[in-house]
Amino acid sequence: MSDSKTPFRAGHVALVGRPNVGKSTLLNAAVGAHIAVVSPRPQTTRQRVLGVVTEENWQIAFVDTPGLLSRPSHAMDRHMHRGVQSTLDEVDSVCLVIEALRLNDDDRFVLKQVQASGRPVSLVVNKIDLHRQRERLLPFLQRISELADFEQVHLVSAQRSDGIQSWLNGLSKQLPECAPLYDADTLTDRSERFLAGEFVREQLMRQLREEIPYATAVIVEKFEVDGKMRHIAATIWVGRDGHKGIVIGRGGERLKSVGTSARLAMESLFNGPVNLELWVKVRPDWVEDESALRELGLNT
Ligand SMILES: Nc1nc2c(ncn2[C@@H]2O[C@H](COP(=O)(O)OP(=O)(O)O)[C@@H](O)[C@H]2O)c(=O)[nH]1
Ligand SMILES: [Mg+2]
Repeated sequence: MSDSKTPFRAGHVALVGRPNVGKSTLLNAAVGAHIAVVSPRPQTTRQRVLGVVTEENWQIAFVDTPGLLSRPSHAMDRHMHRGVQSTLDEVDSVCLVIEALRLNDDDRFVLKQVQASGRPVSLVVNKIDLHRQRERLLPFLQRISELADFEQVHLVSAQRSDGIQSWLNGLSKQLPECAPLYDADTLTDRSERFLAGEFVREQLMRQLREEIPYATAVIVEKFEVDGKMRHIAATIWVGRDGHKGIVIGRGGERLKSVGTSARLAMESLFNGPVNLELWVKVRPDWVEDESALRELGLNT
């Protein structure tokens, strides 16, 4: 039963951290659906994604951000940095995500950025499942809390959904009293079309070796809904001729496997069958090409 004396709280919370600490996995665990792309590689997330969690007395709209690097190199990295900075200006509070027992210069760099934002900062120590001996976490936590004045500290495993509910409950208490910002059934601000492209890119990140995924981009050319069925066609841009063959694979095996896994992710989130067509095209040096970045929406 809803208690009329409990005020509703709502707001935006940024998930910030160096690449690969598990920000997107955390967002998915919070929302309870796969909306943010995840891979073992750093820099899987290129654009921010909003994930909304609504409960009886609160609503948290998480903003998943690309990881911040202390030394951005490409034009694309710089675009991503500007995006994270403007996110910090817009949110009500910030969760700094780090990995348990691992703190490096990139984490310290991110910490400085979030402190400079002047927003309340909570610490989320992720991947605690990797450390059986919890007593080793205590001195680590002590050392970290000397670095900054965190509003809250949470220990979680995003992968196992461990500690997620108490993290959410804790965060909700920090939010301003406010009516819900999104419909209760909204999970994300991103369209199915955008997510379809992201699911293809996610598989490229997971299935291709070395530098190739960083030089690929995905453009959704067609997204048509026909009853329960979705017909989707996407083009994968690669930077070089040699990469085209690698993405396609021997006898088309790689592309087929990317397509199958991406399609399954789409079918699960969209709750219906998907017919997915993938094409591979060479577009040299798009990573440095401002007009290509604009086409991809990576320069906002
Ligand atoms: N063991 C473990 N791995 C995790 C956990 N959370 C995320 N990961 C893994 O860490 C990698 C990076 O995750 P991702 O969410 O893409 O990180 P992001 O770059 O910060 O968004 C992926 O391989 C995840 O499966 C966790 O709680 N435990
Ligand atoms: Mg990510």
